[in-house]
Amino acid sequence: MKTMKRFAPLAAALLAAAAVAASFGAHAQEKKGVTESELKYQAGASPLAAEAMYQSSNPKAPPMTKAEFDSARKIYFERCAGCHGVLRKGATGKPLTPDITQDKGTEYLKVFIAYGSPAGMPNWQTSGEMDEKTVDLMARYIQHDPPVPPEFGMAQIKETWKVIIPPAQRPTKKMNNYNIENIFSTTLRDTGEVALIDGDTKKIINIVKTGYAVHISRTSASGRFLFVIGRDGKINMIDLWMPKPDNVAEVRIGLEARSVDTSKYKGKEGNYSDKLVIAGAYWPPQYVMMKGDTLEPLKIVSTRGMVVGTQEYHPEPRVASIVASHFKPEFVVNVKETGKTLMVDYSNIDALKVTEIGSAPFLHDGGWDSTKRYFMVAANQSNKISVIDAKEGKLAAIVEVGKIPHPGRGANFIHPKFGPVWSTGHLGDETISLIGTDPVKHKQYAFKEVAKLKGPGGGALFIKSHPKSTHLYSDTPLNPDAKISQSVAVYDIKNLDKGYTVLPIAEWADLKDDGAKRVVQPEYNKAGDEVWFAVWSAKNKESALVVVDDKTLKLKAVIKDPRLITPTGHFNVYNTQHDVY
Ligand code: DHE
Repeated sequence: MKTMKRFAPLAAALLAAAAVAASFGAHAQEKKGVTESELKYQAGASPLAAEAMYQSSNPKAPPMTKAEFDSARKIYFERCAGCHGVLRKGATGKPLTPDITQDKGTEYLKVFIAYGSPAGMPNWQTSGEMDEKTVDLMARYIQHDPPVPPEFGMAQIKETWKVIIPPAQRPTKKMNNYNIENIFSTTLRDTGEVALIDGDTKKIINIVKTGYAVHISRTSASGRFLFVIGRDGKINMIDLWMPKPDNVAEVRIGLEARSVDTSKYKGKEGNYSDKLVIAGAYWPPQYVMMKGDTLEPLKIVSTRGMVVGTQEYHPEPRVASIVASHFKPEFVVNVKETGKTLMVDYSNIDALKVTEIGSAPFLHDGGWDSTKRYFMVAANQSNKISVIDAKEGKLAAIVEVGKIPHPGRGANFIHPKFGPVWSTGHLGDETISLIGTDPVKHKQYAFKEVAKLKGPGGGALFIKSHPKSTHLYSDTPLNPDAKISQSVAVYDIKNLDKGYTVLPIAEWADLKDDGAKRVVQPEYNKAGDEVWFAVWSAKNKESALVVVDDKTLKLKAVIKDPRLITPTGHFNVYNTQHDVY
């Protein structure tokens, strides 16, 4: 301490910060090199910031008034919960429970929050995001017991359930002239809406109000209904047969959520097409099954439980991606922190049968192989892809890939040498991993990483191809270099050794503002001859959609409209309905 006083205050603070980072131990080591891309991605605001919670206190922690506690809690859920978890048990970030934080003490914690760490903690004060007072507030707050957000059971869900147009009053046939299979549902993230866009004319059909910070859209098995989920757990059901497609039902299945899908099985065990909807929540950690025509909530199942491997209890294992099996009346539910894939048999939800398949923690996004038998799911912080065999209901393989795989739903294509492959890009490095998926004719390559393509840089989120295309597209919206985040890489599948071609998508959009213009999520039209991209800027800046001709790789159209605010994902009805990617 005496030696430290001789240093200039900044140096002292930096030294202390390093000591704090080191004192968090092995966890800090593991997380060394967390990329800027990953931080941008994880550190989104949680809708739990707006929830009322009791002030929890700990007698050994520095005192806080109720007002201070409430303000710190709000900041925690807006800035910190995405990485450290709702209950501060740790996720991408370190655990911040009082047993750990009180040992460090307020002064240590203040330095850590102010200056960040090489392990990936942002420098909240020196970056200007927080002032000294706020840093002090947060340092005291995290020494108290974490406040627990409320549960959201059947009574609360039912209170939010609304049938806007009952099934009997809906059209009995398609009442519009749209080619509904080629409609795109585009997420307008910050306005809590989706834009339904006619893929043939590129005109906006309707802007539909949905939940807060909308996340994804999925199509029902019949292709008639769209389901949209917001981060606030609100699902909107849109009927595409209406003269002007719009909401027909809505419900909230939790306080925070990301995933939704509908039953797709049709076979000897019954026809479940459009019968059920499922959605997964981050908080409370649970999934909810609903009636497919009205969203009436039927069954809630908690995912709290033991982590695969360590078999330690986890109080908030979030529900990540969900898909509907084509082989059995089952939903494939991926639970993030416990690393378990649940095969939920929905044929009798009163006597629910769940097959639990453990693979690796941090299951996130994923998609089917081309036969739709194998679900390829990224265990992102584990740098692995787990392969789930939906026919046999078992783990087929765990494949080591690059740093933080992020496939979206991934991309399937036929490789000249390895046969059918599924591919993923990475948030944490510049590679694209190709995994063989044909255990019959290409057994030696099946469920192995058979090749790594080099891309322009890390920060990749989505990759896409189409059975009718000879191209593979990979975006990099979270790369810190604007040149890379504003363009997309395209590979010629027949000539992968040639490397990639760069398409300057944001430049083609020719936007009037100097926004972030991140190019996000390639998505094909139904015919597989056009690829759509969002050019995503902040809500007060102009954004656009750019359509590329897949054959020539030339610009085909730019869709601009003042209502296209913060477009991110977009989902073609036919491709989403049939899991074409
Ligand atoms: Fe997503 C899919 C969670 C940030 C755009 N995102 C998913 C899925 C999950 C998830 C679990 C899989 C759903 C499924 O298939 O059922 N996303 C999360 C987060 O927890 C995270 C990291 C932080 C957060 O606060 O939400 C996050 N996601 C983002 C973004 O910042 C993106 C780029 C822009 C946005 O809209 O917020 C984004 N996520 C998407 C998109 C998909 C997605 C477009 C669907 C991909 C697909 O092809 O299906």
